[in-house]
Amino acid sequence: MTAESSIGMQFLTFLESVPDRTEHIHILTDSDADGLPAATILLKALRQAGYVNTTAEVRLKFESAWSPTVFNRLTTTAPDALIIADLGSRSDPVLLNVPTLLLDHHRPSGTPPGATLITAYRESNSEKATSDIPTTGLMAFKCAEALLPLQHDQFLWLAAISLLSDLGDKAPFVELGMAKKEYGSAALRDLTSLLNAPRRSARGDASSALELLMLSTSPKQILTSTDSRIVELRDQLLSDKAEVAEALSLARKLPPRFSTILRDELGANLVAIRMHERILKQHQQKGVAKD
Ligand SMILES: [Mn+2]
Repeated sequence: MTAESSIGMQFLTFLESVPDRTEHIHILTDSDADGLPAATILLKALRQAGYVNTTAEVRLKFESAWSPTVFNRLTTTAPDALIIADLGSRSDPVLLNVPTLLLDHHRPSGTPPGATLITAYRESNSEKATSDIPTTGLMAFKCAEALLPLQHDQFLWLAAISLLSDLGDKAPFVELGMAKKEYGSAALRDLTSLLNAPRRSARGDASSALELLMLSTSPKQILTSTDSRIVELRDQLLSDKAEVAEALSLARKLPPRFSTILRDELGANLVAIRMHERILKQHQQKGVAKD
């Protein structure tokens, strides 16, 4: 059995802890263009497989799966089972006595008590080998394939976005080439950059990106649809993208600050660039940021 087909097998084994398909499965995912498609694939696949009460949420800025704010929300949501995607793995509990699956590709630092960890991570000593580790979106695609063997092709574009986002255009997975052929490289690339905008904005809430993915069946639909809800969500992401671009363009004009305080620890001088938008605007007004 290959490592990637075993991802699907492990996922089906976890679902045995949810014997009644009307139970509430809740997905918590990362806010980037790997976590967002991963949650979309899982949510769509589980609902199509009959797990009708499946829901999802995106972590907010500065949150991890172990943050008190996340714990409070999850306690209120009170799901029967929990899936945590692309948010790492630690030995601390998330929700005790709730069947929990962690789906992830980062180096694990433990597994919460009673939880299942499906990890694609493997140790390697070369950078090239690290780029061979599947993304969480690709792992979710393997889970969907195990759950819906004849219907998982509909999720290919979502897996491809996760590959572009985490591993770039040269990611060594056949799914990326197949998706480019079917959906177009430019549309996949444009959508990936749009999906990564909300988490970088001051608002930092990528819920609109998740909803947009849930409503859509292809990248082109998201980029060109005239459906009023899709237009509204797309505009939200475009304005996040413009906000981030503006903040970056201000930051680029600032001279870096050099610090020697951490030289011994880092083995090099530390270079800091201030990125806080309000501070950047003050600098700009004072003329400090002039070219
Ligand atoms: Mn990831």
